Amino acid sequence: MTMPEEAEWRPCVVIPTYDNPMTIERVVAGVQEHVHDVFVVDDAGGPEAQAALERLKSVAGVRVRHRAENGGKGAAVKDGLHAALAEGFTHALQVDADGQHALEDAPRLLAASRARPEALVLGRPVFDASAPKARLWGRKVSVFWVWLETLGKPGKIADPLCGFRVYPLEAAVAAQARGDRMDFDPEIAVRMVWMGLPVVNVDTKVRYVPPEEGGISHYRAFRDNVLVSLIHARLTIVRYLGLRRWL
Ligand SMILES: Nc1nc2c(ncn2[C@@H]2O[C@H](COP(=O)(O)OP(=O)(O)OP(=O)(O)O)[C@@H](O)[C@H]2O)c(=O)[nH]1
Ligand SMILES: [Mg+2]
Repeated sequence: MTMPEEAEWRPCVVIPTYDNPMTIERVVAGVQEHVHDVFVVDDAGGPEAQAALERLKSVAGVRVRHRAENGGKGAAVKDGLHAALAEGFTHALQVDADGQHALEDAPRLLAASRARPEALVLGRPVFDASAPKARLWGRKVSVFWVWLETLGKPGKIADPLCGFRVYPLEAAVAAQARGDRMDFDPEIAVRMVWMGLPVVNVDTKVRYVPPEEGGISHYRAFRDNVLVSLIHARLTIVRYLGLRRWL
């Protein structure tokens, strides 16, 4: 008797990077312990970053894509998701390049995705004392808005900003998130919940890497907070006033 074929689940990794020369190679090596195929999307980083990316080009399983101009985290992730789908992958583990995420948790996120391939799997950050207070507050505000935007939907987003998640690729591309910068992470999660996708939240430790170890944040407090506020305004209006066509 032939067994029914397991639904196809072919994961890869998508890493957006903008000037992470001291951490990008470590992050790639860390994820490759769990998944062979990696798409690194360079968001027009400077010369030091380019040297690290050149070295990565000779690593088996790694594709390095260069964007002609800096477009933001969201633009870089979307580029990677499209490329991964075009190569026939079904899921993408997205991880940031700044070394903040506990890569040893990748198997738990991947196992959650494999068990429920239709779900969006989100890291729920567990912070230690290294996390800046202002960022923790901004996060709480975002969590509140996302709760309001997805009220009544079955998918529950525990944290809309974490850069460690697994996307089912077809649905992620179909979600058509417009945000190109830090507004992208909450937007795509909310849009996927609106599409009816279930969400699996997986706890994972996040550490703010000190600068001497190459930790770098490009999060620009003013610009990115304004962008995140605008995306929440837009998503709330779409949800409650149904003005989808204009937003
Ligand atoms: N900020 C920023 N990040 C980008 C850009 N393009 C790609 N990225 C990558 O997106 C990921 C997240 O960027 P971070 O600056 O760490 O943003 P964050 O994790 O929300 O902010 P922190 O909590 O302060 O680390 C990193 O891998 C960046 O290299 C860009 O234009 N700006
Ligand atoms: Mg970061």
